Amino acid sequence: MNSMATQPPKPPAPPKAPAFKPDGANGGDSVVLERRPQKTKPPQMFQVVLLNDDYTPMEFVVEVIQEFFNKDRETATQIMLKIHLDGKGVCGVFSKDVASTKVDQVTEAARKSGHPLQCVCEPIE
Ligand code: TYC
Repeated sequence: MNSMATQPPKPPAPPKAPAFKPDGANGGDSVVLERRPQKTKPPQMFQVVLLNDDYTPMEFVVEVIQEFFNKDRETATQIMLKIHLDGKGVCGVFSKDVASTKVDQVTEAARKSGHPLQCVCEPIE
């Protein structure tokens, strides 16, 4: 038996994709990538602020700024003096969760030591 004779005819080969040509020479098939506006916004940031009072010792405030805001002693002293003179001062800028944790940690340390030091956070911009 001649199997060749019973084979159905092969379908025609699909047309080959045209070879890529540089943009403008591609017969109108160029792909244009559009720049889309960025959808995600950077997160809202919060500054952690210490408030002045008449009772918390300067040394305690300097130590708090060093410990919770990772400042060296000189920078911490400058921030403390600014708070003492201006009534308040920024100790750092953080995401909402971190700022809120700093406020809790500073407040707890102050109350444990019997000081009325106030620490708050506020959104920036
Ligand atoms: N004013 C305080 C004093 O004279 C010192 C002080 C500084 C208190 C900064 C709080 O956030 C503060 N002992």
